[in-house]
Amino acid sequence: MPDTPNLSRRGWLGGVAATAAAGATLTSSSEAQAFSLLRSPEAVVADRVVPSYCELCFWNCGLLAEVKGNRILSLRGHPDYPNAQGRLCGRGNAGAASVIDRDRLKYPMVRVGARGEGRFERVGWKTAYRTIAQGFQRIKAEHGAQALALLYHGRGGPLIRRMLVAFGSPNYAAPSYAQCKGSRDVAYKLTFGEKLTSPEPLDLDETRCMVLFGSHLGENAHNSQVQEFVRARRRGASLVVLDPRMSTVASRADVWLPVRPGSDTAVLLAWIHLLLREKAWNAAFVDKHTVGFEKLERHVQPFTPEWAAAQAGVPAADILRAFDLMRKAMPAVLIHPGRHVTWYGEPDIQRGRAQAILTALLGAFWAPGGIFRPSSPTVKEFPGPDFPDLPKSVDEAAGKYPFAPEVTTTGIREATRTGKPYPVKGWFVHGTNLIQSMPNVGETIEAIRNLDMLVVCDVMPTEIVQWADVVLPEDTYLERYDDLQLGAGKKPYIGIRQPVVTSPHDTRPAWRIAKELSQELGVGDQFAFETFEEYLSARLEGSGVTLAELKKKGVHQLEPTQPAYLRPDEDFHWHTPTGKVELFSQQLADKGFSPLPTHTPIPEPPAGAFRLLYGRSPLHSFGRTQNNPILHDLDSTNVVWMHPAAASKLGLEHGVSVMVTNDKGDATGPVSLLVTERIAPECVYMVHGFGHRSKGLSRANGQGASDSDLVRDYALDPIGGTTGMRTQTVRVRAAQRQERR
Ligand SMILES: Nc1nc2c(c(=O)[nH]1)N[C@H]1C(S)=C(S)[C@@H](COP(=O)(O)OP(=O)(O)OC[C@H]3O[C@@H](n4cnc5c(=O)[nH]c(N)nc54)[C@H](O)[C@@H]3O)O[C@H]1N2
Ligand SMILES: Nc1nc2c(c(=O)[nH]1)N[C@H]1C(S)=C(S)[C@@H](COP(=O)(O)OP(=O)(O)OC[C@H]3O[C@@H](n4cnc5c(=O)[nH]c(N)nc54)[C@H](O)[C@@H]3O)O[C@H]1N2
Ligand code: SF4
Ligand SMILES: [Mo]
Repeated sequence: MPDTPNLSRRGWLGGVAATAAAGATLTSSSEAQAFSLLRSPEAVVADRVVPSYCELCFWNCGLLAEVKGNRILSLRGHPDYPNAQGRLCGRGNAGAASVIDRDRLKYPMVRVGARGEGRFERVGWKTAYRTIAQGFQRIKAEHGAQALALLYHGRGGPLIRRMLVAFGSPNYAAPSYAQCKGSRDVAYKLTFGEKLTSPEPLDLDETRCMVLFGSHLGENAHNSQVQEFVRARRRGASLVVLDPRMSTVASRADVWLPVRPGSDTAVLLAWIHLLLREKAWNAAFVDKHTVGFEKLERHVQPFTPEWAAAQAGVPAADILRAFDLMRKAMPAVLIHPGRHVTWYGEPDIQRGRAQAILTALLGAFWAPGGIFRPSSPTVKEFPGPDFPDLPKSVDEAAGKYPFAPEVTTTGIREATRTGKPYPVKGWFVHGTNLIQSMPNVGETIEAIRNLDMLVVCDVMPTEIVQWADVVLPEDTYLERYDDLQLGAGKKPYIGIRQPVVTSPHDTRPAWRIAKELSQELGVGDQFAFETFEEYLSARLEGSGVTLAELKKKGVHQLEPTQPAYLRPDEDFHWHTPTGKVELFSQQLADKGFSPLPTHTPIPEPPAGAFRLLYGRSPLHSFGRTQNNPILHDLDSTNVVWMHPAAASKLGLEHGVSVMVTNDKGDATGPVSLLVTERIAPECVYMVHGFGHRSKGLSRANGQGASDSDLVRDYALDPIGGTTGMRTQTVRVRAAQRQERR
């Protein structure tokens, strides 16, 4: 026992009871035995504290691991990391359980059964590499290197990308663009000449009013963003939330606008209309930095609050109340740009443009309390030979998506399915479960069936792994080095991921896989280092910190490279064709798209059907944490939200077991029905990431419902190639006896 002189007997007993209760649930799974350390009679004292950073989501919070031998006793937030501020979220705290998950991938495997059957046999790393290299060389010889593609998400991906680019492939894509924040990237780049960084440069420390479109902070648990948001509220910043569902954050708002799905742009246009009608815009910013003001002024004339109220199904008075809050706080208003913004296709760009334009009119871009100007650290690239000249990517060759800054996952899938604009025959998938993260699983499977080779590098036997020809098991993030974290923000920083413990299995880190496989592919000179320490040291040269120091401290703060705010007299050449902030976008007009934001109403669901909405649980990341022993214990399933009026029409009661179906014959469930007035009657809602079908996930398999199984209809945005996924409507019925678990 640590020395606790002030602990009363009663308090101490309470503590014992709580620990025992926690122990009782934990022992329900065998790995949780590892945590019996918590209850062991002898004192357990860490023999070292190792700094690193989290990978359970892409906020990548800095952490401190307390370790004894090869066991992690606890993970806590690193005090000096801006993205952690001394804390981890619930998922980050539970990260150590991913090391001891009995289901994790333990050795390389090759497929023995039919594709998708999930039958494999164990092989050594050499055999796995040879099999991949032979397959990839054959594809390159028959179809050219562009027939290979990388689909990735996570820290190890860029090293695999280096390998494939050196091999000659231009096709690499992440769902974090086309299925996540792509339309925001495009909209802000079109308007301000640059996309927003991640973490988003939100000036929550200075803001006086926050406006959220969907962004369900608190459920969406990006650590420091939530902490800063809470502090902003405590300081008295006002809060406006648009969401057809009373999310946790909506329930705390000064004004909650339960807008009809997809009608946010109407409200944004009304706010722009009001700002111009009342001559309240920030003239200093608008005059000095923008083009197209007069055209915008004419364009928004019809968009009165009354018009928007009718479009969005909310009272005009509430639109006005929210506007007053913004006006009072100007220019310290934070129009949250959103993150998961791929909802309805092209209308998402229009919404993003309207958010960007409102920000500009408020004078809240690169201004205190709005969006600040982040500084990014620069470090050296690890030297290597020049890359070959690359052929056109699938999207470029197809002449698609004029404003997409990246190749799209959907473009690669389309080429693989159809052979157009050219065939894609080999995929390397690293850290992304395409079966859950891409809309229309049928198209994904059709594409996979057309492949000559699918390599999956993962840590867990998730759904995509079941389709692999070769499975490469990666060390978990607590067992490996990865590339440096180059944190952008007011105070840029360099962070390190390093092994906290060693893997008990025959797993390897991505850097080693990239290096060793590159040798087999004949491009090994891209990775001319023996150890990853050598690689990291070379990158850190001249950065002001050595590898030894960084390994000890975990993070190195740098001075900002530019002021966080635009000076009032600053002349800035924006990186747009006109050198100005483009309220009117000639670029869009030239390609035949609307140069000013427009609102397109989303059709009502057919009678008896609902619009499918989805979001996050604070205790899970996408589909990657449901099998984590601790998080599974805490939050093992999702539920389906439905309004009482809709439920009573269907004769469904709160708590009954239901199936959710679409018009293509897909069904997911059984899952419990949550009957609540917190959701609009025309919608149902579920947390994404549940309803796993992989038998390899012994805890998560079959728990809850999967939105991914239902989203067949998606809307492809022709401007940036992102996929709107809230276009799907669904039906809900009672689960039949044989469907229940
Ligand atoms: N705990 C946790 N946190 C996460 C993640 C995670 O997996 N787990 N993932 C991270 C990632 S990568 C992302 S992209 C973000 C995603 O999180 P967000 O960017 O916040 O995602 P949204 O889709 O904007 O938010 C979902 C909310 O939008 C509401 N909504 C649905 N339709 C509409 C509409 O038409 N208008 C409006 N105004 N609202 C609507 C839903 O009711 C729901 O409350 O979360 C990040 N944070
Ligand atoms: N229907 C629907 N689709 C969505 C969303 C949604 O809400 N609903 N959200 C969208 C958004 S915002 C995003 S950002 C994307 C997220 O898309 P993904 O990043 O594909 O999300 P996950 O489903 O978590 O898949 C992660 C995969 O990586 C594996 N993995 C985890 N850690 C590691 C590691 O350290 N190394 C390796 N090699 N693998 C690892 C996991 O086991 C899992 O197989 O999905 C998008 N797609
Ligand atoms: S927000 Fe949570 S899960 Fe994401 S990186 Fe930070 S601690 Fe990990
Ligand atoms: Mo995302």
